[in-house]
Amino acid sequence: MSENEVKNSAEEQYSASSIQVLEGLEAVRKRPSMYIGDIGERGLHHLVYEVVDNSIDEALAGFCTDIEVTINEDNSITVRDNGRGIPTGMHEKEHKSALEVVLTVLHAGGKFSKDSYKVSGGLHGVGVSCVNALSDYLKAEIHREGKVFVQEYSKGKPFADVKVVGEASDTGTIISFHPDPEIFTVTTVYKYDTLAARLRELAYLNKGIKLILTDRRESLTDENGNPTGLFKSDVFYSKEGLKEFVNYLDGGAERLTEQPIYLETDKVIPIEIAMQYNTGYSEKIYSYVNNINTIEGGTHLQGFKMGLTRTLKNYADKNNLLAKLKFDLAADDFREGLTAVISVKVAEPQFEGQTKTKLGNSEVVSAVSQATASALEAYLEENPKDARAIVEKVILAATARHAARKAREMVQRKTVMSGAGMPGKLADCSLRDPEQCELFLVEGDSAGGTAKQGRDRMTQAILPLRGKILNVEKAMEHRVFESEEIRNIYTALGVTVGTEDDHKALNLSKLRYHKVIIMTDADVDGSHIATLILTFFFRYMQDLIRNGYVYLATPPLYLVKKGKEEIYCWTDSERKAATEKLGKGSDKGVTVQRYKGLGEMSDVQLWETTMDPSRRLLRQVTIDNAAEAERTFSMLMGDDVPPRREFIEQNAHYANVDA
Ligand code: 0RA
Repeated sequence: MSENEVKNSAEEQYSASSIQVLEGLEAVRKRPSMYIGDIGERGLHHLVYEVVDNSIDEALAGFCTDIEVTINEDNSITVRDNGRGIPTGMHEKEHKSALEVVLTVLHAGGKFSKDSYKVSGGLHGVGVSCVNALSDYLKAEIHREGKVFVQEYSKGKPFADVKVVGEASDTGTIISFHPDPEIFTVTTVYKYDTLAARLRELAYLNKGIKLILTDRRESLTDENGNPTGLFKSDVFYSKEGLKEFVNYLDGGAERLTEQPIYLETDKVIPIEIAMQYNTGYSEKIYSYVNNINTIEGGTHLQGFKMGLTRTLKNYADKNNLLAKLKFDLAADDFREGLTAVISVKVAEPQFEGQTKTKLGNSEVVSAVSQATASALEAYLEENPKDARAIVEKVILAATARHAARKAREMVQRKTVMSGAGMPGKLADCSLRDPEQCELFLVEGDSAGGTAKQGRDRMTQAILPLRGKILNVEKAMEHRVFESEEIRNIYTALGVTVGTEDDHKALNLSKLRYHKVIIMTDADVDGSHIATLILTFFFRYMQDLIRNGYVYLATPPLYLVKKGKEEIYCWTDSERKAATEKLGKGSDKGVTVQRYKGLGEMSDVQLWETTMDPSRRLLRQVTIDNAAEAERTFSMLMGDDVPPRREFIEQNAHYANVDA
């Protein structure tokens, strides 16, 4: 039944709407994934974004400047803003307070304010009532009209009506909630870095709003180890918005222009764009609709690309800069080394695509393309030196693309002839069903040999990689496709690259393995190699990661032994516990072997600890926040000595995929 259906009597209306309310939130608890995506770590964090989005809307409406997110000791969350406060008066239609309507009716978030449409919004835009339904405790505290109002809930049901509990000299909304462990069965523990990445992104996307994150689980101590009464905390605030965002994304990359090219329009469709060329070779364009990262792009991205290509081409033609070019320019030549962020606000966004992150509204194409063209045109006219540098970069890209085509076609030809064309080093598995098959990418021939001995030949294939594969972050594309190790990965996986209009597009339809497992030594070198492989996947096979096909193996660090008893350990605390257990108080006769590399293990040991699906622990590689991952890869693979180990720890999630 739709919410807007007209009823005859007030009584009928009341009963009908209250039934609907109950059904609504019950439905959320029955099928939470339909509303928040999943009930894993992602969904858990999504609850916070959902609440924060309401405060962002209040800020975008011009009534709120500060939003504070606190992770409390018990992993509950408090979101506080200094907006007008959610109205607490009686809602005529629903016969309950407006606050209760917001907290119990699906999609009720912005329905009081007709003139300011809800622009922000979580991926699913379901509102705070979903958060309420999925929390075993939720408290709303409203400061408004000089009073403090409070209402508490459990699993979406109020304990009582809204009560006045005191006086207030300020205004604002404070929502605290604890995720229901009956729903979030995987984890109810919040990750500071995950929330920080999203709040940082929101600060860049909404300049002028101050977002503060505090972790009350982490007390700060002074140099003597004494508590300071302070907690781990960060403030995210951006004065210049997207201009600062592109600089952040580009990390230490060398810029081609001094300042990002920037535009902001305040027409029917508000558009904000910042772009900057660097001397690198990757295209990094991030697009957002109503603060949602549109991973699959859509009409706003299409409009941007059109405006960019048209304007640069016109400029180059007009100034006769293409004279030395012997072949045609392709659209993506204009985007090599480009970092850009496009943010649009659309009143009624149509989201399409596999993950519903592709904007479909056709009117957005021309709006963005025109805005891009006129801002870029003006910039090129005013900055002829920059304009020349950009055009030269485009010409270089076109030249390199010609060189790359041959190399890429080599990959293609080999891949198409599956079977016969497989790399000589690949020890393939005998089964052919991709769902059941795994490919281990193993560091070095010697470990590769052990893995070949230890594996399950039916389902596990081994591809040894020689030493350090190419750092694709710093290499031009044709060098990537010329690299033998990388060609072997393409061929073994059975994926192809390139279509008519997107020469980097990846075709996964012939993917031969649904688990691609990176298996390297548990040391600094091993982490480096894993990062190089991940960088390649991130830049050239991002869909492989997004589809959840990429994993990291976790070989043990220690073997603790006494007589015939052996315990493998992955952490120092496990090692201590094992030593105590086997030694029964003394460490006599207990030996601890530290594995420095995979090669130190026998084939049986490698199987038992790292490869056997029933005993191993795989970490699935995911991309929670594309912009943050982007920046991390640029930084890691740039010139600074990188904290790679930490990076991998933070970006790979333990996934009990085999259990
Ligand atoms: C509708 C109307 C008004 C405020 C809000 C919504 C509001 C919602 C949230 C959610 C989190 N923080 C919020 N702050 C405000 C106010 C209408 C008025 O005062 O006239």
